[in-house]
Amino acid sequence: FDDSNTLFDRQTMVHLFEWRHVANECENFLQFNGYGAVQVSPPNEHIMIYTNDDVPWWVRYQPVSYRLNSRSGTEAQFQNMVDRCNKVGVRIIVDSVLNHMVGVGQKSDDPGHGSSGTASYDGRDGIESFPAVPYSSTDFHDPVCHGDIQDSDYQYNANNVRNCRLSGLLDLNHASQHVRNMAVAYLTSLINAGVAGFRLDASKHMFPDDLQAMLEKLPNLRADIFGTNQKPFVVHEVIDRGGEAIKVTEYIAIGRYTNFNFGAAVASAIWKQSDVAGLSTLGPGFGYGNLDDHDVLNFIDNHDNQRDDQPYLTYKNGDQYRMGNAYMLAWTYGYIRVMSSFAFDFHDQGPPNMGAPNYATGSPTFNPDNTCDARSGWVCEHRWPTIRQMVQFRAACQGRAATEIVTESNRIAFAREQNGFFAMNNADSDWNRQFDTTLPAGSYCDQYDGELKGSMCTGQTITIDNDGKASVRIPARACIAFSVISRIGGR
Ligand code: LM2
Ligand code: CA
Repeated sequence: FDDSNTLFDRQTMVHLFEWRHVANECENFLQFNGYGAVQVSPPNEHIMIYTNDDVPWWVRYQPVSYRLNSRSGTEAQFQNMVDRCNKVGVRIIVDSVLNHMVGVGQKSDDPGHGSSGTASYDGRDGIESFPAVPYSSTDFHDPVCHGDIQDSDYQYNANNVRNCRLSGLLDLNHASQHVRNMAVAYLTSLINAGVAGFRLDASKHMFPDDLQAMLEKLPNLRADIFGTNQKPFVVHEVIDRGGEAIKVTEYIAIGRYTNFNFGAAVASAIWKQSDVAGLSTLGPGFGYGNLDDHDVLNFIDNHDNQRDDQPYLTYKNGDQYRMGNAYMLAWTYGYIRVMSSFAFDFHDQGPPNMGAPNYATGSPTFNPDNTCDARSGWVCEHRWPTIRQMVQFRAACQGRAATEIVTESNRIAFAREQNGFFAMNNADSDWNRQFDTTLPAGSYCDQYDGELKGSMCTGQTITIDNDGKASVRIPARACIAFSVISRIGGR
């Protein structure tokens, strides 16, 4: 389950967190900017909770049924998105919540509750009834563990982490054949709709054996879209920064894992807790938890840790965030996921809904320069000029090794073997140096702070001589990037 199923030169996905089911983004933007896939928020029915004239984003992580009907849209809208995105070579990866249903005690059997609820349910302790799946109380882990995972379990008790409730969420027992069948039926319906794969939520909280048994039951992807004998892309949400009872190595036989060690290393370097020169070895064997290329999904931040207080990088950091993403996209390690957020001031804040009925999620509006209009509430990091240029840079350099690596204190530079060149200067003064770029002679436009539009470069121009050498100035706390696609006058 480790094939990316994306086109060769589009090995980057974007998490359009909480977006509606929109094909427009695939058609109008993603296909032209090197993006190969979209991770969509859980498309199935979920609870609705109303607080202070808002519905928190995390209702999506409390399923009430597997009907494709959510705050992001209806089943018909989901299908329309999958069809139209596939048509322009952009794949859909579904965030799939299998570990649990709703939080215990949140009783509601009011079917008219909000736009996403057609299914009745009762999540009270011991009742645990979800007739639209169907699940009943015997499908949950209560006989094995009737309570929450404790903090100490993460270090000492792997069974509890998998059998007990994750912050009160009713925990499904995947040893049960019936529960497996329901999960397999759900994922199969998504495959039949034409999706390319899954981000499995809370995989740490499910036994790898159970997951394997379910994944092996899945059909191949649709041959009319993906060709014959293609397996779904599977990435397991497993947070393993070391020192825990459950390790990412338990999951690599059944897919990739979300490599939280990657973004942490990049953030630490950008914040100068370590040296960006050290990023020259960020890959298999770098510190704890960085396994092989085909094992990892790498990212700078995700929808959870962008809300934490840790010194991560998020859109709120502006330039540092651009640097972190630029390095990730220029570097060779792993399959990449770019985060795309809505702006938030507090942890639970729901997505912009522009006054739509039933708190249905709204959509961004766009500026003439193709970024999102901040007034619509969406950040759209994936459309930031630097990030969209660097995704194209990555696409242009796909399959090319990092060579000619140069490091100085707080500085790193490397070529992508005849296709591209990247340098990051995290020091406080300009970096002036001659580099071997490996690129053909010519004038190139900087893709980090500029953009080549026709034959006009909106940023710094770099001249490469016949030996592939160039004298480059990288401003303090900035990067520079150029590639065969930013050669002025064509490649
Ligand atoms: C994940 N990955 O493994 C998701 O990335 C993460 O966003 C989910 O938590 C988590 N696992 C469960 O799917 C989020 C959010 C929590 C929220 C849950 C469930 O971070 O805050 O918990 O979704 O919606 C909420 C309340 C919490 C309450 C719980 C159950 O915040 O206080 O616990 O519901 O009622 C009593
Ligand atoms: Ca579990």
